[in-house]
Amino acid sequence: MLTIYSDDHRLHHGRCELIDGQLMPCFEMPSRADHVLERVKTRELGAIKGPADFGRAPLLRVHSADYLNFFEGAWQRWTQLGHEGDLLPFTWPARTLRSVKPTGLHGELGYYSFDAGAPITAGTWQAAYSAAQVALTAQAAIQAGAHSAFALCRPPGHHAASDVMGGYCYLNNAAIAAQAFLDQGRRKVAILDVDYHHGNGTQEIFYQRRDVFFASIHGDPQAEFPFFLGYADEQGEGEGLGCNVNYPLPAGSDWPTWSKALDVACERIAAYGPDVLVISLGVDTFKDDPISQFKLDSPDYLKMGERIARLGKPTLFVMEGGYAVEEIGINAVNVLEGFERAQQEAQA
Ligand code: SP5
Ligand code: ZN
Repeated sequence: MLTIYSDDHRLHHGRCELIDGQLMPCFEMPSRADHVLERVKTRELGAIKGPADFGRAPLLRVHSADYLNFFEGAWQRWTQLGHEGDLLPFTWPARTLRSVKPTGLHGELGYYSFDAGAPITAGTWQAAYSAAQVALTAQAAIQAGAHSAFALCRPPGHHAASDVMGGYCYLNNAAIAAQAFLDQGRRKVAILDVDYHHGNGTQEIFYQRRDVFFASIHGDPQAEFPFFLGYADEQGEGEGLGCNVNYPLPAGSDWPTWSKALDVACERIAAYGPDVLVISLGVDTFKDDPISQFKLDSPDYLKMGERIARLGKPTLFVMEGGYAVEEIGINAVNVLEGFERAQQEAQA
């Protein structure tokens, strides 16, 4: 399987985040991508290539121009104000009388974010831009005939909506790739989000659409981030009614529980009949993940890949979360190897 990767991810390195009332070093750190890349190499998964540059147009198919302009320019505004540390929001428009977009940096940042988990540093825009190009380059490989490809994106994307950052995410790499498939002639795309956290950004982007089916298996938002979306009764609306399915699971869920949800999700995707599949590949479902509560073990990820392969669709894997840094490479690449093994057996 082809892997697309850019060193630019290193340009994004947030300093700290608030966890259980304590400021901790950011869990979403550069070594995550290093470990995944290392495992891709040691397992000889396939060629590793850098991204092409498709420019801003495919990003604008998912994100608003105002949002992209704000994000690109925010760091410079921050430094012009004399600051050097990470730029973080601290006030959001929660159920207010009005929907105002202030002109000052902090007000605007609150307007364009939903939590304080997405710090903007000197290189964040470039890292996120390159991650989106990584996803688009892997997407282009599938469009050109590859059965699968791996976009080793960092920072991740699935919490980012069209004009909102948060949850370590800025640009929605999976959504940008899914939209690119449609713009290049595919008629229906399914996105399966296996990250521990609900893909609230992806769900929002496609909620009223019937050309994108979104399925997500995740920690129950009653108790788990992102809290305000990801419930089982969210089925899409308007034309998109029936094209959104959520499988919230309780803390402590292990492979027997998790894989039942996967089976049902896969049955729904098969019934939808997509031309291509995009996997939001988070491996923070791992038992030793420091911020998550599921109990998947490393061999389970092989089975996950096998089940996904049985859908028999061209499949783009897009890296999302996973914070057990030592095991993130093993777990992510296990999904890809399980997929390839089942795929090759099906062909034989
Ligand atoms: C892409 C992705 O996986 N984003 C996740 C963002 C999660 N941010 C909130 C983390 C809250 C963690 N609470 C942990 C409690 C551990 N005792
Ligand atoms: Zn996650």
